[in-house]
Amino acid sequence: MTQETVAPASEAVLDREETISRDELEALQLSRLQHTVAYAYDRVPLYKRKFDEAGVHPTDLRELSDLGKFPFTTKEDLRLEYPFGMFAVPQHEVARIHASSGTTGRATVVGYTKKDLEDWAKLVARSLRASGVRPGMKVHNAYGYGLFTGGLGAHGGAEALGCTVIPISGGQTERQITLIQDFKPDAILATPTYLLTIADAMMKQGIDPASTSLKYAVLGAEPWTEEMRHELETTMNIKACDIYGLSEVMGPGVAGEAVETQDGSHIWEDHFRPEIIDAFDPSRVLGDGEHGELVFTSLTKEALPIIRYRTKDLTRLLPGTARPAHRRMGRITGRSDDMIILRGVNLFPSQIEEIALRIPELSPHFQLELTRPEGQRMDQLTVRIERRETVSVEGVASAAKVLQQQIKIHVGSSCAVDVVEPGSLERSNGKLRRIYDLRPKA
Ligand code: DLL
Repeated sequence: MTQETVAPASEAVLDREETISRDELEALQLSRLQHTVAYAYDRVPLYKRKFDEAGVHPTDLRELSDLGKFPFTTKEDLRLEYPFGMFAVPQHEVARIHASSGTTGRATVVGYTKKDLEDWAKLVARSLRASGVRPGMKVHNAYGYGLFTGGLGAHGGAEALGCTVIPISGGQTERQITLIQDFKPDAILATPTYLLTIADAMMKQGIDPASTSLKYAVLGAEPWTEEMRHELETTMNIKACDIYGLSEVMGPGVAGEAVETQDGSHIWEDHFRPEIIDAFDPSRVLGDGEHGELVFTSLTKEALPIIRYRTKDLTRLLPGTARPAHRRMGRITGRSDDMIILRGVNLFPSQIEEIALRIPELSPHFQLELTRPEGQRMDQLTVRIERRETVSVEGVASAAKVLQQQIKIHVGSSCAVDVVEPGSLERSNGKLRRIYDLRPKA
């Protein structure tokens, strides 16, 4: 195979919808939204029932703000309609099915028509291109393949962009490293914590992670921080951008980040209408810039139109930059159902990541353990974190103290810090579990 050069990041050819004005985009949103609510009402019994109960009809949607009159859809709705009750097309028109891993309760099942798969691939391609990936590049896809939406979703987009895709999936880290060295990919697609696992395993093998052919990483499927971006970019000598999405709304590629600004993912608003609501008082739709729960309505989906889906992801909407008409989302601080309430204080793992990574002696490998010690009524949080390989055991005592103090100052809760040996905590293969809640169930 001859080596050809690929276009530099500045020479990307954008989709027309990426460059249209906000006015034009909103006009497109309104017509697509009117179509979608009528389509969902006519074809999905759950929507008909919910709209009727709420006393709204698709014809009530005259302007974009009317969307607020329509009822929300939740994960619970999808579970109750398991497996195919939410589908708006007959089964023979469903080209693919994905499902959430379903750690609690029933899995949620989603479907795609052929056109949905094409739209999805187009939006992942758009996201990858925004993040620096170009046609002709070799892309190492380490998102898990299977029912999880990450692997096949990213795969379809990389192929649609015109890349050479290496469908490695998650896990078998030693093998991943061999293939990165032999195939020399330009870009890697993975969860941030799995990329960290790969970098870590390279160092163990005496390979400098900064010396590989990789130049770009497109990371998502779990919350990550600016501190983690810095960690990965410096250890691997890459540009790392965010990609966001969720199965119920489409999969990866609902939003993607531009490499030239690295200031949060642009939501592809020609296909999804976002809203931010007050998570505790959902009837309150919040303004741009205000923090709350992200809600999505699909504008073009055929197999599974989704109306006002409550993601439980906490963030805010910001004005577009690299793609001015499309609003950005701030970093996801966490999911409302991942929030730890410790003695009345709300806490997310990403806050601990942010603080810990500013302390040079501590590594990004940590877990949060919640316990209620015998005979006590107070919950206890223990941050278990690995020291960096380069620091001595003696050097970490003060780092542990600093971490404890910083958590107290910035989060407001007291905790215990247990600095452990490098390599002793479980590594990620995909979405990493950070919280171990060992408190007795009420
Ligand atoms: O994780 C879709 C995806 C795959 C996105 C690969 C990006 C890359 P689900 O398994 O349905 O879908 O999980 C969706 O993951 O509601 C968020 O809580 C979280 N999530 C996804 N992307 C990000 C991100 C995929 N960039 C859930 N930052 C979402 C923070 C993210 N959290």
